[in-house]
Amino acid sequence: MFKKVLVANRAEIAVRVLRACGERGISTVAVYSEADRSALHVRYADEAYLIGPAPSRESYLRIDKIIDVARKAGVDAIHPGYGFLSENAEFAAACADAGITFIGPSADAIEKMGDKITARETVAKRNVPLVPGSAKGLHNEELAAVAEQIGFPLMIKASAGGGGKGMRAVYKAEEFQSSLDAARREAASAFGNDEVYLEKLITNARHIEIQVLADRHGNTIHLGERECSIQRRHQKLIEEAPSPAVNAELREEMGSVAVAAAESVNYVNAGTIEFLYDANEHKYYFLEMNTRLQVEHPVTEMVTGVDIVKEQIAIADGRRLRYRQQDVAAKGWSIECRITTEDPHSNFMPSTGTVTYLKEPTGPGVRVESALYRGFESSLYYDPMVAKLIVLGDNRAEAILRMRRALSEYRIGGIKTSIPFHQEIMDSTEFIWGTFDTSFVSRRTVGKRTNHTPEFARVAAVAAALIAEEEGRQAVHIGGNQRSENDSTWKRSGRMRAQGGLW
Ligand code: MV4
Repeated sequence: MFKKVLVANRAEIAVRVLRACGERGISTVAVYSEADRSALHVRYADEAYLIGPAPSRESYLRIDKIIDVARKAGVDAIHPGYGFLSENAEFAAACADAGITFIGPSADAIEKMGDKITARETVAKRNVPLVPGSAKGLHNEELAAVAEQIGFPLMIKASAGGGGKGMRAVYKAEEFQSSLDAARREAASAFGNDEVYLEKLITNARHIEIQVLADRHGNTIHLGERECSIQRRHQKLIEEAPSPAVNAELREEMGSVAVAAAESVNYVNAGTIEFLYDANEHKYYFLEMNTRLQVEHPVTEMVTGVDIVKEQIAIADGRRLRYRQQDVAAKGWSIECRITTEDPHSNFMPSTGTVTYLKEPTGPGVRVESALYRGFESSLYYDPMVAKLIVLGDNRAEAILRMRRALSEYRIGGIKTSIPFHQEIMDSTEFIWGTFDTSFVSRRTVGKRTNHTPEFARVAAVAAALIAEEEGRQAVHIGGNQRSENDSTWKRSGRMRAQGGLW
């Protein structure tokens, strides 16, 4: 097993990975920027090295400096966390060249999945369903012809993009040419690559992703789905596992499709296959594969009991997966709220300042992954996500009530955070019903709800939990979740019962 691992990241994910190393008896090396001198990950590691000024380009993205530290400190492996260099094929290759194990997939798999058109064409060979779209290597006239075939509305996406970057919707044929030019220009300046592709626009769909694990011995398994539809401007805000829209049959189908997608690039390590799911048509479509550990991995860990980061380390060390597909079961329901230093009452404006008071929630079924401490300075150099609050309940209703409880215990003084937003969502009937899709956040204005009072939602949530308790927790799965307009909240709450159990 590795003796020493470098974590090429910062904040909560660096701490998460350092903890996994510690539990495996591996000594740890942190790297940090000038802005992170007193950061938690620096204090948590056995050794820490300054790698440059605050801007990521000059520190956390410097492959040369990080490899240099890794060599000097004599590490066996590097864990990249998420973001920064985690999906950088050049970095994975630089680790290999330096004789250091990259705790992640091969440079080849990163490259294939990083080019979204190549990813589509590669997974299609394994019969993974794609959104109807265009092939690789088409010029403008050919794309215009494909656009006519697909019809409008459609999406133009940057092949080097991902996660919503470099995407634009086109609603009318007349707008196609100018949108295509604009999309190419944007892609060229953002990614240094102006290649784009087309996809039919899928509306009112849910964003559902499947976690996979693959070892070097040809074993690939999935750990079920995460529901990620609660997003704002392509930043996820709340994730849960399982999804209220997925039943056992659909889970098994999407799971084996995800495994096939991973196998199509001989994937090794932890990865995630993103899908759009149209609940009305009962259809799902591959979007892209994320070749890294994801922010929301804890909700899967909570329901499956699999420590994904420890598995990543074991896989990178050449071990066999400790689980076969039939060994993986999920129990209960997990929800994650991303705590960001943004003010939800001012259109999520970034809030800078110093944390003057901090009390993080604890208690049954509560997990906090946090970079916060008293004295923490919120700066504009890095991502505003500073902590994640994760809960586990017996069923969805209990998870919601537990999240409400944990959010009410969370006290962060000195800066504004997204906590009030999360409290409103946990109070919203649409969230409690589980009927939302990716349009949910854009349809809401924080602090201006008119459809019901928080008290009403509180009572509805409590009623749902009581009904679930009374009627017992069978392995019931409610698929589809279509709601007729004249349904009352109360009937709906009653039907929410026992969305949980084993699968
Ligand atoms: C789409 C889509 C609809 N149709 N593609 C966003 C993240 C990236 N991985 C892909 N995304 C989407 N791709 C087609 N053909 C919808 C999304 C999408 C989305 C779009 C607008 C607003 C919120 C969204 C949330 C999740 C996914």
